[in-house]
Amino acid sequence: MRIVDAEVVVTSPGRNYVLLKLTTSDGHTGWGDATLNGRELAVAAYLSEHVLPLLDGRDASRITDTWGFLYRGAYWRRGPVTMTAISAVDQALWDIKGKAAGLPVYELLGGRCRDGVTVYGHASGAGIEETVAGVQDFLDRGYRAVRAQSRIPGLVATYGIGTGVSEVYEPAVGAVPMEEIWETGPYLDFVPRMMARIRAELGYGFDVLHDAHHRLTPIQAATLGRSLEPYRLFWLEDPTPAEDQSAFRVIRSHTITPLAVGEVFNSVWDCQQLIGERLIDYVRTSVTHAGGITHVRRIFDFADLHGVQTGAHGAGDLSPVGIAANLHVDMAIPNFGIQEYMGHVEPTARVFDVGYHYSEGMLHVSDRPGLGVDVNEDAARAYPYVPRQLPVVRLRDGSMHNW
Ligand code: KDG
Ligand code: MG
Repeated sequence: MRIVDAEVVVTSPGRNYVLLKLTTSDGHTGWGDATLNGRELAVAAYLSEHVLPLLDGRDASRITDTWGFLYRGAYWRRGPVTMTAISAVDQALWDIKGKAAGLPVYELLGGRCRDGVTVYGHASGAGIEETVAGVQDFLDRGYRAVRAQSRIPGLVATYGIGTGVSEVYEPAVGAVPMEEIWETGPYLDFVPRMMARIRAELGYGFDVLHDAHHRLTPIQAATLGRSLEPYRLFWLEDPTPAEDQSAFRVIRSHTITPLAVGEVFNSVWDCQQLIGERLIDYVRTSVTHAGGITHVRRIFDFADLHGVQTGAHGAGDLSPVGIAANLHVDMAIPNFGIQEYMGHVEPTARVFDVGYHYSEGMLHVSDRPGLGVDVNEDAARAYPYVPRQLPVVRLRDGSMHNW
């Protein structure tokens, strides 16, 4: 089973996705997600210029060997562009292996550990009342875990806010990044009040999550975590910039609010200290950005050895192929915690034939062989790439901060 064709497909049905299609000598095709939000074309070029010429004629069944060939062979290791490109090849090869075996990928990973994948949805609002209504809306639709974000009074823009109750939050904007102003004081005052209202009005019979999106210092994060303890969050996500791993010693020593980190990580080395020292409760690496199924499985195994559970990134900037790849891993690992699920904007369904489905707070993978997502290439061509940038953030005095 040799690789005889490899193609990069860039499509923008509402937002940009980069996909890799591999074809084998015996007629199997495999799809991989190579989408890196805001830097899509860098991965497309890395694949086209540096990876695809190496794949011609390779044995498609040798997934781990191909992973090592691309990782070690580049000499320049890690980094989001490299690891997203390797991931796309890895996903496509797992898709092919499943199709060749006539089995869904989770069967090849050891089989089901659970009936379905528990997901959390994204509720947001223009203020506390609207956010409470948004959480209620998700509960009404069967979700048992909801992320709550709200606009902060006094700030023009706040991370994670959709345009209305239960609207999908889509942060990418135009060709030039939108600039937002951030103030930590009002945020630290507001979030505990929002969580107090959510628990007072909706009770404790579901899990609530919150994403601080890298905005705080370690001691501010510790303060927030402590002030949220009465509301028993499932997790507080990315309280500080995630690359400073020892910062989490400070946060951890002050609060028992569970911590989730890792959507921006692309290898196990990014979270070695966080996991090894048990400084976090959930690791958020995704198949798409952290080297594919082959590497994410190793991160999640390492996490399991240290009592850390998983909570893979699943924002709408991951294509349905990447979401499916995460779901197959989620199904097959012992230390699954939760899976993020934002869904996708409507035109996405015209390009992707998605095998998984949502029901009663869970996503269910299909039993189609492989990853279970097909791509309509004619439809993909009808949505050409649109330049989009994530916003950037400044403090009131004009200095740069973290978005
Ligand atoms: O591309 C960036 C988004 O995926 C990210 O901002 C979303 O933080 C995010 C989340 O938790 O989904
Ligand atoms: Mg996040």
